[in-house]
Amino acid sequence: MNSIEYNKRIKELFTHHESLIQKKNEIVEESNGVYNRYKNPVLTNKHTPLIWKYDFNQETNPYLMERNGINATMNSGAIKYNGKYILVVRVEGADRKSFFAIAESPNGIDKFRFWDYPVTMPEDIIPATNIYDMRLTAHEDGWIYGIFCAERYDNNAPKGDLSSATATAGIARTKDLINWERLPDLKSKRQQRNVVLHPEFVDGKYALYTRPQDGFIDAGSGGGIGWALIDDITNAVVKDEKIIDYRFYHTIKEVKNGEGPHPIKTEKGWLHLAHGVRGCAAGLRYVLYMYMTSLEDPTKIIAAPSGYFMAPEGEERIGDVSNVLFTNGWIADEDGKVYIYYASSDTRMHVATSTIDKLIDYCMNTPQDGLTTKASVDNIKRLVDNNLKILNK
Ligand code: BGC
Ligand code: BMA
Repeated sequence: MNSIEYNKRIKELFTHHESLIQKKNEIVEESNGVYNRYKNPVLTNKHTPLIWKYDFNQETNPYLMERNGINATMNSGAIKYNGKYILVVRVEGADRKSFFAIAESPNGIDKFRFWDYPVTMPEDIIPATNIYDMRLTAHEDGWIYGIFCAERYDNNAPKGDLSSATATAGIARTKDLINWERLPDLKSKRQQRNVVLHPEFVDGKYALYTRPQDGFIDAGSGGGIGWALIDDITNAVVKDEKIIDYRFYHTIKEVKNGEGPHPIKTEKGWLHLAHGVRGCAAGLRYVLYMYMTSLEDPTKIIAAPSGYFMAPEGEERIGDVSNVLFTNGWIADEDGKVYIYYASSDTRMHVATSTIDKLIDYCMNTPQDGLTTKASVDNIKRLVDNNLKILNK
């Protein structure tokens, strides 16, 4: 390739990339009344900056090849910052390492553009092999916290076992999303993933949603989503942990569940978004569900709509880890609009929109899970009775 041809190809790459970023997203009007999906994913591996992947020096990269492959953009924390919709994206390289990178959009539904550099996350005393799934909390103490999973090889694994790992909650904080101060990882008797910081002090303490687990994968006797008060966030220790949202047999959260982003405060209570997992012949199925807790006592559940809130549909079903929806980010605007950021099948990021009022209505008026077929049929019969009266009037 001569240098004219080389530069032409570079230009084409940028033109193509820019048109992907500028692509307008459209709402999918067809809806269950609770939320609307959008036609395009908001981020895919193709959205990541070309300067991460290519070496644009013809001398060192004569074939204009990608030097760093990017595999996926998924499980993103979200926050509104300086009027911009910000995602702290879990980017996964072709080498299976995840890292954080920031993408911002002017409107929350399209034009998400990555910042030039990925996040530089300082290490804890024992460096982690992989970090992922950050939850962002602008805490009332004035810091923006990011809590994420730090995964390390399990040194107690039997010889030859290269898969056993440990999951710990990594904690960092920032004021500008650029400079991150790493605090010591959460100390807990059990392994932890899906740990989330509540935005307010409770009894003068920091409060964490936890997800105790017996092993790296197995939530086991962990019970569900927990709650722990923390004396000192700069040396966070789980002393007492109580389960606030239990798992149940034959529900969408039979095997595992975990808090999504931190809950949104509303007049009626705290609105929660979480993921629930069940096992099936195809593997684990991850769906999103909601619940509400009381303003007076954030450990008390006041609404628990049955079943899933969102489950994978269409292309969302397929990816590196198929049949998975996962969320760790949402943004509530002043006007009550809510942007729900979710990843499908560990591959790409999407947005769905709703409002605080609709989500409260959904939580308060969707029947609870009666845990049996009979209870579910009774619910439908009640609705049919009422509907037939209205429709036959
Ligand atoms: C993966 C996560 C996954 C976890 C448990 C990790 O190695 O990176 O995506 O949630 O294992 O399966
Ligand atoms: C995990 C989560 C996510 C992931 C999911 C499916 O347990 O923490 O990182 O999306 O499994 O692989």
